[in-house]
Amino acid sequence: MSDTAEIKEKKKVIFSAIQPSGTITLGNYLGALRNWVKLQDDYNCIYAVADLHAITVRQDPKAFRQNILNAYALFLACGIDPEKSPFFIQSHVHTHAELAWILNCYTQFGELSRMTQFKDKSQKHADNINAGLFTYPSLMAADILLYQADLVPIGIDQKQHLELTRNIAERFNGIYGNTFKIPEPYIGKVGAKVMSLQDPTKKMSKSDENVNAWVAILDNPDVIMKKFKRAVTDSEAVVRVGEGKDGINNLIGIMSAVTGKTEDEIAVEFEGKGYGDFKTAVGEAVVETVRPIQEKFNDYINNKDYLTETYRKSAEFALRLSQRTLDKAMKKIGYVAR
Ligand code: ATP
Ligand code: LTN
Repeated sequence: MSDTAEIKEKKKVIFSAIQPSGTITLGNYLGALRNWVKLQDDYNCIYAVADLHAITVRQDPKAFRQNILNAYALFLACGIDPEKSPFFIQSHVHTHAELAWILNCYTQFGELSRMTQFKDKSQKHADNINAGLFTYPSLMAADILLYQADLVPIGIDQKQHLELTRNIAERFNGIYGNTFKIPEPYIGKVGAKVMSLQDPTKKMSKSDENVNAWVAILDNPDVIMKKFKRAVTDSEAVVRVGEGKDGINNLIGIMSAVTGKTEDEIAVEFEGKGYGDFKTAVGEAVVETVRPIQEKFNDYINNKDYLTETYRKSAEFALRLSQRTLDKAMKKIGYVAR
């Protein structure tokens, strides 16, 4: 893998990461992960489990360690191929924390105060509004800028953080000359926003306290079926996309994302059928989508040696690549070379 970057030099660079802050949901899969897998052949992709970001909210040590490994194994199971796309654990690559500190000094208090994720999370965790939660976006900027990424696949909710990353990079380049590539967001068309099954006006979120609001990729088939059967709909009882039909719109969106059928094809298929039948069909389609992933996950999570070897190799690669950018930035600031 050491020569990956050189061999594929002409392809654009993609970087993305996901927090191991709980169990990975269908929203994360359709909105983020599945796109990561698809992009691997056409781009130089680098991916990470953002475990440094995750401690901005309190984590139970034992569960946290397991969540990091589970996220890692699950991503491999979904089709991330570390031979093509280095895939590492963020805390294993020290350049991220170092550049984050530096970028903190080029990020304004006012900019960070405007981040909606900060506002949401500080409301949710009112007893722990720590400085890390506030400066979270500078660490995310470091993640991206270290690899000179051209594109960053994210869900719509992360767009504001990416805009801030661009502003930080432009500011730094403005002061010191060209140092960082200015990245663009890459937002997939299908599954960009999967909504909660219990309140379809809100996005499906793994930290939602109502477990029926989300479906985890690792939920067993019975649980998935139950959650879909309980999904909130409307009283019209017609399977088609429409205004005021947030629940059905969401289910049609999910059905379309997992089967590849269009919304119209789905409406025709379920014409004259009730919501009960439709919910069962969506549940079954989701179960079939996650079944092979779950099987592979079980293989990976039980193969600790392979996991360790893989994340170590990727971290070594990521360190070498990111060190170049960090050294360049530090030199420009005026630091004495090591
Ligand atoms: P949390 O509840 O802890 O905020 P989350 O489930 O919202 O977590 P993140 O870890 O913030 O997920 O996001 C991981 C990736 O998944 C991001 O790229 C995000 O845009 C995407 N994503 C998260 N939720 C959804 C969703 N409901 N639909 C589509 N994409 C999503
Ligand atoms: N903040 C993102 C996770 C994340 C990320 C990144 C995404 C951390 N670092 C770098 C893209 C690029 C989230 O909460 N989804």
